[in-house]
Amino acid sequence: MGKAIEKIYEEALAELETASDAEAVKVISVRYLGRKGYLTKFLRNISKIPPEERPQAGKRANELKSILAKKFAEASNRFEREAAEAIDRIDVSLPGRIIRQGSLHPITQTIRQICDIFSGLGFQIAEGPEVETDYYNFEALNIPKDHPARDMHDTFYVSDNIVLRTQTSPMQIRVMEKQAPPVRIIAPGKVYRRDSDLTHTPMFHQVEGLMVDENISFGDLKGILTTFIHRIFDEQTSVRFRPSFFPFTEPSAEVDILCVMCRGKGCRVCSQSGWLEILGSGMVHPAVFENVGYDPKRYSGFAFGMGIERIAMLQYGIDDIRKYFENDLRFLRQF
Ligand code: 2NL
Repeated sequence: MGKAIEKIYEEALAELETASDAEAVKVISVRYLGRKGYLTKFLRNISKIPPEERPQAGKRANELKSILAKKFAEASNRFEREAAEAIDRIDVSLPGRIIRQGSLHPITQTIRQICDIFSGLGFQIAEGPEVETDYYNFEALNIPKDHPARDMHDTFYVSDNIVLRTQTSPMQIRVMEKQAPPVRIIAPGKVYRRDSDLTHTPMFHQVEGLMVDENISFGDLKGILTTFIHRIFDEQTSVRFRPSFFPFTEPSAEVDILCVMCRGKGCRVCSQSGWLEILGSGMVHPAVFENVGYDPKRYSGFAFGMGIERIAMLQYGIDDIRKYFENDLRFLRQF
């Protein structure tokens, strides 16, 4: 019987050797010294030992019990102290915390590219209010109250006389009111139209441009816009000028590029036509010059407007305009 208690003790020490934290020590401690522990059971069954051996065995069992209790407590304390110290220690081998870097929105990137190209051609950048009067947004641009072009614009009205600008032309009117020719400006910014589908969002971005001086011709328009297209897409891009109509320009032309997807063969993106419309343009209408106090007999000029989202969609091959405004990081991180 004396042998049994020594064996329990040896096993307890062996198990304690395997413990690697305070939690494990506690489990071992319970297994030996707990209410149903081996040592506890031994003491409880001491009556089964022959009476002459009993005092000796009892004494030894209690002795080993207190030795074990002390060893368990020591081990447990040591593990806890080590764990506390580990928290204070700096592990220089750990990887650093990732600090994610933000980036410019793809639309901002495209606006900046466009501004850079026109800056290089001598244009100044003009920015202004998104909430405009009916006069600057329509009237000054030769679009009177009953003009059908007003329906085309699907305007958001703030009040009878105040609108969210449907184009950035109001800014160009403001510049011409203040400044005599020569004028070479581009007006980038947000515009608003009541429209929403695969290719339209209620808010989108536009860059308009204006060049006014003596002797500005349609040839200047063609030259500047062709140069712009070659720089924003590539030097090889074919460009086509197609007659069109705007109330604020005469003559007017829409500018197409050979479809960047199919190279003119005809595909879904270009509706089988082989061409993509990317901007509207024309020679500034004399009525617009009169509205800002320029003499249409002395000055001439051209103007143009383009939707940025559309340009960016073609640059990056994006098929749904709404992706720009969902703020899905998986989409935005690609730029
Ligand atoms: C388009 C067409 C265009 C203009 C905008 C303009 C501005 C002034 C005078 C005359 Cl101040 N014209 N702007 C001219 C032609 C076309 O935009 O498709 N925009 C997305």
